[in-house]
Amino acid sequence: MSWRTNDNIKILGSAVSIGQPRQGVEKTPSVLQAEKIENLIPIGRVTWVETIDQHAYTYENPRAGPIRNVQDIAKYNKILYDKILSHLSTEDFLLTIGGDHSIGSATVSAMLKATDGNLGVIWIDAHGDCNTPETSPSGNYHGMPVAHLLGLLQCPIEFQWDQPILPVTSIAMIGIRDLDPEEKVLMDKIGIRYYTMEIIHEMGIETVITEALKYIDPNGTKKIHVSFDVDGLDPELVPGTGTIAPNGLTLHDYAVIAQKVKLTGDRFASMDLVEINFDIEKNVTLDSVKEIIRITFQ
Ligand SMILES: [Mn+2]
Repeated sequence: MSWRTNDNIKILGSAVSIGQPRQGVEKTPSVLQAEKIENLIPIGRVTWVETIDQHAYTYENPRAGPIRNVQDIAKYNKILYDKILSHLSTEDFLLTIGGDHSIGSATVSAMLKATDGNLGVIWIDAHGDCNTPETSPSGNYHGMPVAHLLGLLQCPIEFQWDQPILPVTSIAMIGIRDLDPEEKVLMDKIGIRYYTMEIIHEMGIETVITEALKYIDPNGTKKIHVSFDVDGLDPELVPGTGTIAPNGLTLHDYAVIAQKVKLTGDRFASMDLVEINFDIEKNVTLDSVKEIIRITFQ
């Protein structure tokens, strides 16, 4: 029987641009809903459960504090976290469509809560998303969600909701090729597992994802969450994203990743698809996004 044939596939829109400077990324859930991407999913019972809009905000430039727009982000992520927990049942698969990657701290926290911490995370990204306010050159929170999940932020009071901490051994990052200097020092110091494009070319993607899954889930008992920042793919495939880094993953690389993750069966529980900005480029990017959906659910 194919993967999750009889389960609910729930799609949640997270219409957010607040974690980074470029407008447009918040429109992606409505574009993909109009494109009826649910028709690309041949399994399960697929429903768009809701799209959660951000409140009106003004991008803080220059930044008013160590994290730009921290109050608005904290408020939104708390709402998203609560909504995920209210929509999710054990047997469901949750696909959250962003929005920028600031939502990653809320989606992973909600999944940690829902699984009592029994969660492994595959983070596909060109970037480390491991900056703290001290290491971040920009102060944009979409570069910080992993640091936040690992408990590395001296958390501003705004974020103090019931947020579980992700053990550093429960996450592996794939596609990495653009780290800020101090961010890299921090990542190496805490020993977070990340696979650069260079390592991927050396080891081969199949070995990388096999090793990554074994690392985050040594006994094969955890639920698996994939947080997919489309800038992890090569910019020729996804020109419509805000922070471009050359020489990225191919769609075939992603197909190998997805195939291995799906071998975990219904333990593959949830996925984020973020940083898609059709205002920057639509045609090529939309084709690739549709292919990502097909690859994930076929
Ligand atoms: Mn990211």
